[in-house]
Amino acid sequence: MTEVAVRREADIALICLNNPPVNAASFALRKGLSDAVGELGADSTVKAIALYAAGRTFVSGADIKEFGKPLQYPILPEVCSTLEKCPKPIVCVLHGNALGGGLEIALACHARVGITGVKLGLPEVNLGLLPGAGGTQRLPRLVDGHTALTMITTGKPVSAEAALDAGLLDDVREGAPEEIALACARDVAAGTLATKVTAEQANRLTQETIGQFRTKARSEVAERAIKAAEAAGLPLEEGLKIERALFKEAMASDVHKGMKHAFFAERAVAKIPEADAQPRELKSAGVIGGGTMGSGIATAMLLAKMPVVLIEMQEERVEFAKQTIAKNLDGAVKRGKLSEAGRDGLLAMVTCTTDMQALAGVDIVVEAVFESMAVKLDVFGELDKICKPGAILATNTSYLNVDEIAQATGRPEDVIGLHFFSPAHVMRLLEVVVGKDTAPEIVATSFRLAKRLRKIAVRSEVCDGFIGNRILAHYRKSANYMQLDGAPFEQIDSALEKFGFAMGPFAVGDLAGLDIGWATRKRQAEFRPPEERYVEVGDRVCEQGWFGRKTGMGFYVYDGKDRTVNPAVHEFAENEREAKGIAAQEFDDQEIVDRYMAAMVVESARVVEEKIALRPIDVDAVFLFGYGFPRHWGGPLQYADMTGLDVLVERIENYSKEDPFYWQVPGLLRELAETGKTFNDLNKGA
Ligand code: 3H9
Repeated sequence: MTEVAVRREADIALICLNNPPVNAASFALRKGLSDAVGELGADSTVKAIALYAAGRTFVSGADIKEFGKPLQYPILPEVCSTLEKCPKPIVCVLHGNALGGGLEIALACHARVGITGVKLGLPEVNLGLLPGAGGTQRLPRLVDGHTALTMITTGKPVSAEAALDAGLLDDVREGAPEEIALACARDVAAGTLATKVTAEQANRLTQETIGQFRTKARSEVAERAIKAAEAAGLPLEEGLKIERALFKEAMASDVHKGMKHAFFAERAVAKIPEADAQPRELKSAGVIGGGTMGSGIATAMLLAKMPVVLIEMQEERVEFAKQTIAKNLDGAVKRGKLSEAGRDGLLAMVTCTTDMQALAGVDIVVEAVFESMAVKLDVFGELDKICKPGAILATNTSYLNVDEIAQATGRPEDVIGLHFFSPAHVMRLLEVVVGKDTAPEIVATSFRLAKRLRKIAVRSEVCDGFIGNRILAHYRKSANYMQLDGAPFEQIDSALEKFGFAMGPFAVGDLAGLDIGWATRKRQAEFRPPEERYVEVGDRVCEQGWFGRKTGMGFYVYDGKDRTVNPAVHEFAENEREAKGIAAQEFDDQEIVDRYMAAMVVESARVVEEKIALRPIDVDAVFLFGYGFPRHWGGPLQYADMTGLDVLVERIENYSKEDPFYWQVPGLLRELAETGKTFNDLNKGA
């Protein structure tokens, strides 16, 4: 079997695992490993065994692609037992990542040696699971209870040094995995590297620690993981049975389905038609506009070690831009992501000026000026004259027509939309908006840039608002309609927060600044279809000069970190109901979530139908990584699949009786529902 190779050197045996790209513990790998250990364990000429992996990493976990399919034996818990019970000592050599099932394999071995830089973790909770191959039972027998439960419940990996301190690793060495494996096996054979059987070690997880973690646990996923770890107080075989039962329960949960989808969404969006185009090299960047967005983009570029020229139109704003960048980088220092010397080095790589000519030599320019077509056309006309041939000219517009902007230049093939989300140096999403003339290599370069910036790029065609803001503009109205029809806005926020959104829509509006939406509404007023309902409450709020957090008042009243409901908003709603002859209805929380989510699904389906997004999973990724969508629902279209498309069609048809203009079933949604298909079926074909 190619996934597992055995090499002998005198009385030493080396087992090499090889399942590119990340050595997931697939059926072939499990079978090969189990057979190899069985044979070597029975071989009287073998004195010690070393287990290691080829390629860039040790085993990164169970094979997630096998989840949900019929089990193929041996399953990972059995393989781990085989390793632990092997009569010959096995030392496991770890490099790259030893995650999930990968770490569980290591825990079952008799000694563990890390190669410098290795990360060790149990990230199962990020998939709505818990370690299911002995991780919850063996880890508390090797490290203290607090460390064990932190790893099990947060999914965060630890460094080689921390693992050595905690006793998870017996040694840390430097070198190539094969060479270290050979040396370690020799040390074990010579008795200079001690071995032990994890099952025979005492459990170090106390009831007190369990209690502390229980109080902190905020999700059913964490609670289940704690319950499994608690069983480490029992004999290993009994504990393993409890862990297995809880693992199966987690596997069957909707939370796992949603989170697994989110895991694949993060990776699927990189599969674009332009993937084979040759990207251009980007050594330096320019940013136009030194506001919060422009400074954030410049910070993101700097953090990726790219020198930046930042252009601010007004002399007096240059200093503000410099300070904002410095503040952003200070934040990175505080979060432990950057050293003070590193920050100073990065600050030396940015030039802030009003002189556009400074952009002459850069490889990419991102424009982040005021959202006005006239202003953008001027800027791009200028850039066309100044920038060197081959430079990428990108706009950070959040809804304007990229094709129109491209026409201001003599090189529309070099123009693209790069829509960052605020704060740009923190938010993971980057919408890559491809114009009709954009060259494939510009798209490929933008995706490569996103990776360098540690962002998730999603490809969008041109339309008003692109994928995210277009869908947002639609479903946001449903919250206003519910408010006018009688649901207090704070109930809408809290119902959606309970559903899993980081913040409800009214709280988000306050945070983003209500004046922005107000300006857009005023601009769009003359184009608003007469049949469309319009809710005026938000305008009343803005007319008072209440623009949200920045003015201390909006839908809520702010006092430091605390917020209370602004009672005037309820009055505005009541007045509007009275003027329009609307009788207030009661909404329960579920009804609020159902309507809000149905509205989101409607516009998401249209975006897929019109091919603005490549696949449904691209829409899901936009919401997961740019709009605080609850990861356990996997994105709006995964939510639709999990809810049932026929259920959604029926809901929308019911709502449509009240408002046939807003509530219409998109053709694609109806077609999928009628043919018994799902949005996820469309992901597979793409
Ligand atoms: C588990 O272990 C359960 C057990 O406790 C119990 C079992 C009974 N399986 O991320 P990348 C694919 S749960 C299958 O771009 P990187 C990935 O989809 C598991 N496939 O690379 C992508 O495919 P494609 C616990 C996997 O270098 C390709 O590999 N483990 C798996 O940026 C490259 O991935 C985890 O949750 C997998 N386990 O990052 C770890 N992992 O090219 C999950 C990756 O077709 N993995 N793929 O799009 C990771 O966190 C990252 O992949 C890793 C490498 C950090 C390892």
